[in-house]
Amino acid sequence: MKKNIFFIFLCFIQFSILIAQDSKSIKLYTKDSYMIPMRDGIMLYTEILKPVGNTEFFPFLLKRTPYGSETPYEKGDSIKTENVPAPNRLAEGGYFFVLQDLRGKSKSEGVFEISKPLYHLKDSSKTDESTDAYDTVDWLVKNISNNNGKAGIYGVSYPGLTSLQASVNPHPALKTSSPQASPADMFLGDDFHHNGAFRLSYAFEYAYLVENIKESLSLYPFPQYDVFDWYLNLGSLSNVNEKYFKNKFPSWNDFVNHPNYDNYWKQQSSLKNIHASEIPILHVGGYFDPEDLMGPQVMYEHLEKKDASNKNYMILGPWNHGQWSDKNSNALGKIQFGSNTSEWFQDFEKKWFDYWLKDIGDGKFNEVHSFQTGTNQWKSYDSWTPKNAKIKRLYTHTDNTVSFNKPTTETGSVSYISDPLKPIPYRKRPIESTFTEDSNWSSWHVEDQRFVNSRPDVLNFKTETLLENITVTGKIKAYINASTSATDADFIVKIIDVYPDFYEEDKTMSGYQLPVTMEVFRGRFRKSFEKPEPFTPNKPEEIIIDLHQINHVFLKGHRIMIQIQSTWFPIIDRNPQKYVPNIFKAKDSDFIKATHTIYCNSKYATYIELPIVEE
Ligand code: PG9
Repeated sequence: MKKNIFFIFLCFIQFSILIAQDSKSIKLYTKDSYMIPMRDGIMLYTEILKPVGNTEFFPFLLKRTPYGSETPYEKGDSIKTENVPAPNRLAEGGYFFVLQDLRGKSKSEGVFEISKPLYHLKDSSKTDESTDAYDTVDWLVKNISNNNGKAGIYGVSYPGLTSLQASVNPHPALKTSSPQASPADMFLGDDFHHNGAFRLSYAFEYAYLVENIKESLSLYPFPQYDVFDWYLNLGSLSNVNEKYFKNKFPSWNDFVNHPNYDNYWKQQSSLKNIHASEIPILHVGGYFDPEDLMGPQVMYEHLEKKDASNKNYMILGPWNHGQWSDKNSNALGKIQFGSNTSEWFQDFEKKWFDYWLKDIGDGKFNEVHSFQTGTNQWKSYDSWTPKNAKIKRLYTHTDNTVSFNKPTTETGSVSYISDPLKPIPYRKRPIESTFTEDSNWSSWHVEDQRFVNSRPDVLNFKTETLLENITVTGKIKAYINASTSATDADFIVKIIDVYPDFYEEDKTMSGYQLPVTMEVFRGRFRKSFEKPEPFTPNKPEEIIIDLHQINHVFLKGHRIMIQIQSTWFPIIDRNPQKYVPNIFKAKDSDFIKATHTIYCNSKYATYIELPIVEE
């Protein structure tokens, strides 16, 4: 009995300590900087922001970035917690925030390589972002006083990629990683290509920004107000090196020299090189991320195949690229979320790191949390995509409708002429250059599609007005049966939520065409990404397009629309439509008009597979 009372007393004391730790709020930080040696002698510039005046032992939270880690403070400055460049809730709780420049960037030594492969996996004498993270953690736990021996790593986009890579053969002190908007494969999706289609304006501008170290953004060679005409007048992509890059941008040269899914792309693909979660991983992604929408979703799905010890978790929200780190994320563009979604995320993020790095909390995390758009609520799932989702096919018909009924006649198709000299803008003009402050880049994924729906080279297929809600949760796929009068073609498919003609809740949203998800596919890769093939003119062939994962309720009174088109410029380069071995080397005369046909009949059907959940 005495023993029991003593045990209860001990538990109470421990519980009180945890509560006290959690409620204690750190008010000030101070900065230190170090050059940390890597195993090959290269030194990496690292700043550490340390909680001031505490005798406690804190864990490390690392962010490894190519974009400059130097904060605007002097060594020894007192920095208010709210000014620490880290999630505020975490800063209040107390962490050593470690910011590090990648090799070859800013104040670090060495040579930078975009999307550097995990070289050490094949040759243990080589370094990469995994070994550099290892060496950094090793140095930190041995050299920084008052550390509790634990480290985590996190970051959005490139720092997300370095977080994912750090989780491979991790240092024993690295207890968790949260790759947020991390790319997974640069040829199949994410930044530089989608299904083999080259992301021209993004890739051009990113290469310019990241590899043109001495020049600044203001020296972009084109007008910043509307770049649509600039890219059109550029003509064939061979002009990029001839007129502007002069072979000085390594990543551009790699794009040109690797037009297919070859070893260059595979060796840097996380899908090909990372196969299990060695430490707990929290993937974070946005449905409307214009840069790395695919990465978090496919990486979670991929690692889930070998996750017997349950280390793989995911959060998907209605966000653009990294919007969950903002103070307030109530909306994106004109789309309202009904609550501050980043506040929800940052609370979760604190629980995640506090548990793995400070032993606070019960560690009971749901497998997946995903925000349901349409009804605007957070939902949690034990398995993803939910087991109760039933796949249903939504078929296109020649009268521009879609329905769950398969076409019954053996003939029937719809055609349009696609002209690479008159491409369809991917977002409303003016199209500002991607990374300028006034750019609408960050919200184009939710732009009203009425700016293109009346073009003759855009097909629209709509349902009747919905009589009840349709909940779509999980992965969507499009099956397009198409032919072309030429020998190559791109196909862009959008799934659109069409708001009622008169929308009482907000008149300005009447008739809004919200693209819930959309994707492009470069037709030459329909059979293989490694070995492209021309089309035989006018022969129907099936193209399967992964339209990613969503959690959306098409509300009663709305309609579902499927839009199909063949140019999306200048985010996607123009397919010449005459098959050439390497589009980067196409001549201006290779760019030809072509008639594309979408088949909507019982033999060759065009349809979307939707995972539908009864709610
Ligand atoms: N989306 C950017 C990127 C990530 C990884 C590789 C290349 C580019 C970024 O925002 O960092």
